[in-house]
Amino acid sequence: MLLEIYRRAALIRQNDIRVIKEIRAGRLVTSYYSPRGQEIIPSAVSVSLDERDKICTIYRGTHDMLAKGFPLKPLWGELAGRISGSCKGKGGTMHLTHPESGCMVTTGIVGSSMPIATGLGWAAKLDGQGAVSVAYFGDGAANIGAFHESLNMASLWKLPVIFICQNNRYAEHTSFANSTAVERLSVRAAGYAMPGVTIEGNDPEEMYGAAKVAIDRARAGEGPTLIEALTFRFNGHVLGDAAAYIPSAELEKAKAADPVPKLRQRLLDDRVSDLAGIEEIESAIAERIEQAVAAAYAAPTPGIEEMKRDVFAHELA
Ligand SMILES: Cc1ncc(C[n+]2csc(CCOP(=O)(O)OP(=O)(O)O)c2C)c(N)n1
Ligand SMILES: [Mg+2]
Repeated sequence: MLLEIYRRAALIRQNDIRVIKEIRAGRLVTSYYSPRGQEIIPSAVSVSLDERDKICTIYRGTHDMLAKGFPLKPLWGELAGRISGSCKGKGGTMHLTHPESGCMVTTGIVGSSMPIATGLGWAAKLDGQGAVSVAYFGDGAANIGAFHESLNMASLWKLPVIFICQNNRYAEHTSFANSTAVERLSVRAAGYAMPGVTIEGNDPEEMYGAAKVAIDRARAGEGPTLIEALTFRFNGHVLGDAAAYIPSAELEKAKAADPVPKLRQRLLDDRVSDLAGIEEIESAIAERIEQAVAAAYAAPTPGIEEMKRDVFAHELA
């Protein structure tokens, strides 16, 4: 299980580093919200999800998408605005979607992953096949009306939804303490008669355990759960944000506890894998990323005609 979590986390980390490298080199032109520091959360959740299950997330959610199985080539096609993207290059980071892998949407509207996942939970319940949906969102989004509306409806109708708040301590430039009346977001679950837990999201076992309980509960028809997963974002809000509002001691402390190398070391210490095994996983990932980047740059942009398709209900003349 830990090795499976590492496979996903290492992919997310390497992919993030590559995206940033491409942007800084001027080859990739996109706004980018780095999930570095938050890799463990979706990696530890996704090992308990299968192809029936669906996720919705936010603009920062490349990690959530990769952990669920969003393939690299359509992802890079989308990031680069090419026809090979999953939305033919018309969505970008704010609208990543690949329904075949259950990756329904990243959204730029803060709080909107929750009502969408609630609707998907309702559809799953009507289908009766035991599928679940996951809504990933940030600490800032927990103060949006849609959070309360979604939790209420999901609980009332006992929908198979897992609400996972990735509390990275900041919403844009505003700290959690300056924006939120409660110390633990999980206490809000009580207001909607569902279980709520706060856990260390960067601890793979804690995250795996909490997600497994919630997913099993949802599959069994017992309704939704709220999980507040504590974490930290390493690269500020949007790439280019100098993050001067984060006290340097706070950032340094979080970076010193970087969860991906920590898990890597743990796998070695516990002899879950030897170094050669880990390096093989990492070089296979590097190779896959390399191929996806090359394929994206080799693909054409959508072109004017394609840009109008699928955008308007009635195509423009
Ligand atoms: C409805 C809405 N309000 C405000 C914004 C502007 N905005 C973009 S990101 C953001 C912060 C959200 O923070 P959080 O939910 O903690 O997610 P994080 O970026 O930390 O992962 C805000 C306020 C928006 N995009 N949508
Ligand atoms: Mg946040």
